[in-house]
Amino acid sequence: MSHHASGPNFGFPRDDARLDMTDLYAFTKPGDPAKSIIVLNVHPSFALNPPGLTTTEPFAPGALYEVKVDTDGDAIADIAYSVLFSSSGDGKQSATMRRIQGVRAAGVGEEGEIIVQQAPVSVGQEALVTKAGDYRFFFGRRSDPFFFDAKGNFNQMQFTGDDFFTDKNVCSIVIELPNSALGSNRVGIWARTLDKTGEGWIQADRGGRPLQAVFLPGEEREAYLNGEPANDDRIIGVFAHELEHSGGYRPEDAVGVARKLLPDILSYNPRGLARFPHNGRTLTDDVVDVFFSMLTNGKVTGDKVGPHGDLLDEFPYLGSPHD
Ligand SMILES: [Ca+2]
Ligand SMILES: [Ca+2]
Ligand SMILES: [Ca+2]
Repeated sequence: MSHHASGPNFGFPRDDARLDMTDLYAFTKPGDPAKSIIVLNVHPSFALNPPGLTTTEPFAPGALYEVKVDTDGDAIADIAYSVLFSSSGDGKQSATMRRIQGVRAAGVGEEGEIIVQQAPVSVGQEALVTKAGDYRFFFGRRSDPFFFDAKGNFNQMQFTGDDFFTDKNVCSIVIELPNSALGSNRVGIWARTLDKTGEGWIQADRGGRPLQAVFLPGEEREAYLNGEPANDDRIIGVFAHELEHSGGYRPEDAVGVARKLLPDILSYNPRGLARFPHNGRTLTDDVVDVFFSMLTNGKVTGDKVGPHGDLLDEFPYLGSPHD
């Protein structure tokens, strides 16, 4: 899985599919290089353990869904976009997004400038898009753009080109924003979900680059999901160890590769051509092929699956949800 089902035993973080972050994308807006598109996908429509459909409610009311932006390379957020979903009596949801800048961006985004309020959450074929100032937003269910022969992965990387995600949905937070809102340099982006509990906020899931959770068995995964990119140095050894096994890397080379993957942040320069792994991630970048080539040190170069054909040419770019 990419970052789908990143909880214990291929379950969901905090046992809640709505809090499972699956993928993060950042790319230049097609046709308007002065703007960027950030996509945070959460809530896979399908559970693996036990197999079955997940809840129809798109987002967890009262939880926070955050995109963090580091503008100065220290792996600590300087800008944050934080979304809170409310639920009305008839099951319809709405979204309020805050933008937090400065020292507080690294914390929980409960306070900050509200940039959109009570935006509708979309569940049908038609994408409900909300415009506010220089921003445009989408919240709701879409076709999952992630593509991967997941079965082949569970069958010892014997890939047959069977795309598990071809008929799956996710719930998306899509932001169109002026590049200037991200500062003037290359930035680092990651996302996280936070659950409100009796003991306060608990980080349920987080990630920047795709597929990183593959490296993390058991307790390591828990510590990682709860952690901050600024502390990711401590898991370089775990990643390196796995790379020695999976790719036959020599120990010193494995550490070098692990250092490229951590901290778990997606590097993005809005003023260049977006393409994973060097600059952001578009909806069609074959991150699985990049990942397995690296994981196996070139022994497996792809899963024989390519991008989906249902992407849109215009905002929110992700295809209509499958029934
Ligand atoms: Ca996840
Ligand atoms: Ca920073
Ligand atoms: Ca592929």
